Amino acid sequence: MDKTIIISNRLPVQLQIINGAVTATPSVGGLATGMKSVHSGGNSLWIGWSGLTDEEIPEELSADIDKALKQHGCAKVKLTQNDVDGFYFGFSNRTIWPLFHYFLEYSEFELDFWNVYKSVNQKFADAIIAQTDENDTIWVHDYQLMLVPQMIKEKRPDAIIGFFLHIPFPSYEIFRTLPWRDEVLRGLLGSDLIGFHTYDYERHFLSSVRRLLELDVSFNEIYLENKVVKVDSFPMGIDYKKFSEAAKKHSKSPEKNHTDFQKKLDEHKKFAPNTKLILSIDRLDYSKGIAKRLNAFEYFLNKYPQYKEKVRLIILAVPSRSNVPQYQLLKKEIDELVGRINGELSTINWTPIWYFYRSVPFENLIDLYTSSDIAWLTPLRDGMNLVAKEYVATRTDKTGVLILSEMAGSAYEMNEALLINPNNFEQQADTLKRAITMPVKEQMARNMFLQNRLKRYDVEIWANEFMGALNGQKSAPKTFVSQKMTEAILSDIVAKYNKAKKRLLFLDYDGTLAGFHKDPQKASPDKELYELLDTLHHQKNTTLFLISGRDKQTFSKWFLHKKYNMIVEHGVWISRNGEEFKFLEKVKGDWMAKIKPVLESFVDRTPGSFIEEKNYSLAWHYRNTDPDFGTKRATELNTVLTSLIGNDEISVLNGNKVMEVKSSNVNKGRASMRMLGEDNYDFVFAIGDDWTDEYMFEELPKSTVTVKVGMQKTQAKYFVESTHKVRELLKHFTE
Ligand code: GDG
Repeated sequence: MDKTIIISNRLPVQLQIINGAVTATPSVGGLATGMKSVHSGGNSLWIGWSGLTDEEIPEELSADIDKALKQHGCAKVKLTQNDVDGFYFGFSNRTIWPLFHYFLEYSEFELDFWNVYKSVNQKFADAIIAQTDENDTIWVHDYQLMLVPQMIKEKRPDAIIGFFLHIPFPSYEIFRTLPWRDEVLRGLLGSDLIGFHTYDYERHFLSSVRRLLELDVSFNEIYLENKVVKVDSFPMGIDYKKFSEAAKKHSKSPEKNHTDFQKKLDEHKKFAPNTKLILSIDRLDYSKGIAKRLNAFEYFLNKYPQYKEKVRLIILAVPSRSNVPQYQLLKKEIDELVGRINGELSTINWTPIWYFYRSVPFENLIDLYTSSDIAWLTPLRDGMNLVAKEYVATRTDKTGVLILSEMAGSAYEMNEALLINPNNFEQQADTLKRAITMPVKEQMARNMFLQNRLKRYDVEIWANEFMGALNGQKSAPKTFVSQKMTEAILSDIVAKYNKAKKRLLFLDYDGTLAGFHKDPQKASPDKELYELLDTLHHQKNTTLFLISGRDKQTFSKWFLHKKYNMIVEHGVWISRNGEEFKFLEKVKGDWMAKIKPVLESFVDRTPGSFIEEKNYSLAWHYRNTDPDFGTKRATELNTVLTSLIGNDEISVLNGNKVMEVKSSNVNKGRASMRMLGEDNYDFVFAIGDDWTDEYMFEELPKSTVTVKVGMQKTQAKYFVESTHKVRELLKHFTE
């Protein structure tokens, strides 16, 4: 039976070796909870690092560790200390983490880190390959494992692989500074589905894919040679029930049962009943904006001195990545800032900031959430920020105010919070004042909306939606109008071909027989192609037509001496058996002088685009422009041309990165139909990659074997993935 495999850097269990005995206790993080529905029963496996390096695992305990992990449905990836240093503390946290959070100046581009990252990703991939079967579904998590999808796909082409990035994906302008940017993108594109927290991260990723890899992207689908990768946003939720129920239990528990921590908070409330508690909880990370928050707090107290002794900021900073130098510096900076602000502003009765540098047990987290009047979260960048959601979930009486940075992914879904720009101290000071004075009714109204949403879209739904979309990818090819050209289909077609008495073949050129080139004149035929076409052309009972939008001069130069039959400019000209080109269709060209200046103005304003002037048509090429900008300009040009043309004689054709203006009575469908009418053909074949070829696919009779190159939607019956496959297919006709 097909399994589900989850893979993340760390396993959702805590391993301990005490006096030679191994214990594994499940950890209760958000991800582990969300995965409950996916990672349950005997049909799933979670693969990751155990948290102990090879050096820390005594040889004789290795089997015990495997056994303990197996009980929790887990299996370990073995990592040495050197692996962890280079892969986790190195590339993951000194290159990718700062870069993806827009801290370009902190990103270290070290070849050694990258090499270890690659080899450790391979270790993860190997562990998965060793433990999976052909059709398993695999979900890879986060920035530490971005190369894993491709590494698995190489060995397990039929596995369905999903990838979810928990941190932001930065804009192309930032991402492109990474020396190994193409490799990272290719690694991710081994997936069938890639998920992000927000639509912004999704569009940044798609933009990098288009610009750096020059792949075709349509809406949220990326067209690769042999598959379509789907990209979507799935904002991660929390285990709402766990937090709200813990808070309910907390509110009902008598004071004597309170934790020691809560007792201290109770004491404080009794002593200063009118003092508002403002809470912030983060890992001690520069992306969380803790230092700026402290400065903003000082600014607030100076701007509104009436709140001195009336508010207290509780900062819980959880130790994190303390091996990384940047984090050590940050710790020092925050220690000093807290010291200075408290030193300057404290009174006998009041310390403005309570600072805890530690991780606290879950009960104390609930103590803090439920006792604080305001949660103030000011990350400079944050993939999502679950603390914001957890705070709201614990407000069982619906009071409390959430102040949240616009730079957190969660801000997109939490519009009823007070959203701030963490760099704007003026705004933060005013927002703090607004939060302190916000009427309870307003607090409740805002939290009601927030809670309803969080309750509905919890972490389990998040995981299920992702898995649903991933499983949807299993059947994705069926959603194509056309069918993949399999060996079986091909041998059936070849049999018909061999049996046929009169065959007619229409072969498009660019993107079909030959690949695209930045300069169209350089996409000339190679020796192999000439040989293939020669054989087909000289076959008995076979009429072969090259059918193209190209101009007749170029095709004369390339093919006239070969005496192939040719139809060019979409059907304006025809040449047979080496004769000069003649009109196939009577067309007018008087409109061209009017349209050309319009196209020229677009060339001037769109760097990289150019005009191709044919005898009876004008083509504006934008393959070499910035992909987003080029597409935008193409839409604009389409509108301009449509309004200008205003009659039925001329039409605009949207091709593959080209817009062509030409007479309406000319298209490949009409031209191919005329050729078909000339004789009694019992095998007709048409192949092409472009929108202009769709005319053939549409108009030729149903019995025609129509083939699209590429996986975009089409009227053709079958598709093949690449020009390479086209040649392979045609070779079968010659054998
Ligand atoms: C990454 C992305 C994204 C914190 N302190 C304690 C404690 N916590 C728990 C919180 C919360 C979690 O840790 C922190 O999650 P965040 O989402 O706020 O931040 P990151 O750790 O940076 O997580 C982030 C997330 O991945 C998920 O995709 O949202 O943007 O950076 O659940 O409750 N828990 C306990 N004691 C603590 O002291 N028990």
